[in-house]
Amino acid sequence: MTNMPISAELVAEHNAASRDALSDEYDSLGRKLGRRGIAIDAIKEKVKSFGVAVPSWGTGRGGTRFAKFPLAGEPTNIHEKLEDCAVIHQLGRSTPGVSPHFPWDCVDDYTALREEANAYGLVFDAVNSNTFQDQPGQAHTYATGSLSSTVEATRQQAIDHNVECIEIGKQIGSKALTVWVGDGTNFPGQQDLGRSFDRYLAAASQVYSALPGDWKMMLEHKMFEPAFYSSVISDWGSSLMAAQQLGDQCKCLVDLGHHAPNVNIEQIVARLHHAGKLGGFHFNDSKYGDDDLDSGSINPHQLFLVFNELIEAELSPGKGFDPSYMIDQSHNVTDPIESMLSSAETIAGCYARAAMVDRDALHAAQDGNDVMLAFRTLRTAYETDVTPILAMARDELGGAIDWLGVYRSSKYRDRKAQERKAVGLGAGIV
Ligand code: LRH
Ligand code: MN
Repeated sequence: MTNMPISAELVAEHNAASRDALSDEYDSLGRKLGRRGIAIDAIKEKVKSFGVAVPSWGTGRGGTRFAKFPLAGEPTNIHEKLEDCAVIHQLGRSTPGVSPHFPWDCVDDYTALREEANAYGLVFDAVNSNTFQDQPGQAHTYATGSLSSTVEATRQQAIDHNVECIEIGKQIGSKALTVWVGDGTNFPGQQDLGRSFDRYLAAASQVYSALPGDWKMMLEHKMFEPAFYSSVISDWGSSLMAAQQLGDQCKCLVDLGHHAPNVNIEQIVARLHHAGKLGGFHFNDSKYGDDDLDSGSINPHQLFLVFNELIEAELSPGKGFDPSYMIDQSHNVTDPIESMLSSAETIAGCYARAAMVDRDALHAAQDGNDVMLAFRTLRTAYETDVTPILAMARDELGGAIDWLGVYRSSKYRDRKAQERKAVGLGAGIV
């Protein structure tokens, strides 16, 4: 392992100061859970084997169409992004995977990039293609669509780019391609809603046929933005129809922010699992649109209910259950490292609480239509403070009990502000 970005002595020093209080809280919670027939160590072990990938593009400051306010010391290339991802995994111990985005993360030597990540104890998760922006010198614009474009040469360009992402993915050890297209319309009549879907399916099937046998292709639906009247893959229904038509290796990815407010996302999870098409997640939170806010920061109960469905799916895998867990957030006002440490903890916390639901009691109450008992059985788990379990898991995995305290004492961001070149003012998500 390369020297990790934060000194191990600093982590050890902080943990030594926090460990007694943690043991006391852990033992007290253990007794409380014991009275509920739950073995706290069993939940801790589940948490220790739980992981969520971080988005390379989330390590930098994000922005909106109005503005982006750079952070001194934010990363300017994939090498610096990997270093920041190493900090998140060193302190939090639950984010071993990094999901890259191309061409934003392009380099000349992908084998070296893979070794660089592995040296930090990181691996590359799903690769993301990008046919929602035009690149300098690009032959055909994506202004009116990519995989669903009416222009055959543009569709072929988008297909070639996705196939190139698969080739890069093979070199860096990835096993999945995520395809989100911004294709859609802003005016009724602008495109035929049926034929644009047909063009998308025909083009996507050419990407599908380039998949290695042990890979999955995940289709990411999104209701709106950048298109504001119709989006070709606007909802789980369109995504499911496409995934079923493309083939067994094609699954659906659920980005929590890609739904209308108040949509029952946990039920979408249950339906996609039922169809054997639950491919993965982009965790974040939102109050209005695709706000890409920190996971569980606005509606932690929804995130818990999503994990409640995931635990049910884990218990009855049916047509298969192997979802990819990834974060996809835009950090416009925080230090991205702190936001992703906080989000990874929140996500693991929802998993831990869903894992301690008394499933037998819940199912009996559901079958007996004992509404209040069923609700309270879920709520009891949701209202359990699992922070001692999460901290104990971090400590036992060599991470930081108090990750925020350690990160801030490390002065890591100040150091990077000295080392890294400044990022200019701008707008847009990255
Ligand atoms: C689209 C999206 C997609 C990424 C992009 C950065 O809104 O969620 O997953 O490619 O954000
Ligand atoms: Mn996403």
